[in-house]
Amino acid sequence: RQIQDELRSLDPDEQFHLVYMPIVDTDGRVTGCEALLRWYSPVLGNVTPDEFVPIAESSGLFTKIDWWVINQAMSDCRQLKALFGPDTILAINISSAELHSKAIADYFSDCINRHGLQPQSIEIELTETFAVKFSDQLRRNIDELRQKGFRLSIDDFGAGYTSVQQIIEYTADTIKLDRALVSNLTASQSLPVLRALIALCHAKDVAVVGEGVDTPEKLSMLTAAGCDLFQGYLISKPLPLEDLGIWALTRT
Ligand code: G
Ligand code: G
Ligand code: MN
Ligand code: NA
Repeated sequence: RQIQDELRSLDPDEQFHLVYMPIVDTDGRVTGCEALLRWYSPVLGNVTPDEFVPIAESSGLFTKIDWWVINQAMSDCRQLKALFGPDTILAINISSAELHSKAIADYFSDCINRHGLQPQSIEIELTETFAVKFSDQLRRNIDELRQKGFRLSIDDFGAGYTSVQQIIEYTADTIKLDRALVSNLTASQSLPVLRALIALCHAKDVAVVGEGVDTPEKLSMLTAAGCDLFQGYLISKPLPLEDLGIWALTRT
């Protein structure tokens, strides 16, 4: 209730900010960054996205949040490219609810034009639960965004609902293996299963990102399974743009 009231009345420029998490390839080269939203409320203190995103979705406030994130992340994209090169990909999380809204594809186009970006630089991360509430509008939005050249990523893969079928159906560019799945990997004997899954993704030209890479063991397991890209605390925690520059300069 209180979260909902605060979300409704806040000025996003005052209370929201973005942090960025680098994504690296097998050589440790940064290929992209994921934008993650942080909210500091003078009334509630820090509120995590896990707390407020579901509330925003159930109260119709997700558009206010997503639109601010999309515009702000794109306005930061030039600096990300200056740090990591012109091919750096900016990954943006989108509420599954947002993908049902009619205006979203045009909004993405407006924002890249405003900030002088190419759609190929932008990867839209959809959490896997998105297809649970399937609609024609959602299908049209995904098709339209892909036709425009935006990249598509299926986030939190393995956490619940996603099936291999969805990778094929949505012709995603990327899937992101859920953090919990990556954690289980080191504890179980599931490496052959993961290797087969990754091989299937590669056959479909889908790149695989391992999330939650916070130990060297996880990195080597994922590498052994054929994973293409890596994200996690071992590489870097999510950082404000200013700190990302320092990280880029000081990493060994
Ligand atoms: O960054 P953190 O681990 O607190 O994120 C928790 C969850 O909130 C993640 O699943 C992530 O996808 C989601 N999230 C983080 N930032 C954003 C955002 O900018 N927009 C949306 N819609 N979800 C976000
Ligand atoms: O669901 P999504 O992938 O969007 O969530 C990203 C969130 O996961 C970020 O908020 C980030 O803080 C968290 N995260 C990413 N990597 C790690 C990690 O290595 N360890 C832990 N504990 N959390 C991580
Ligand atoms: Mn994500
Ligand atoms: Na997510």
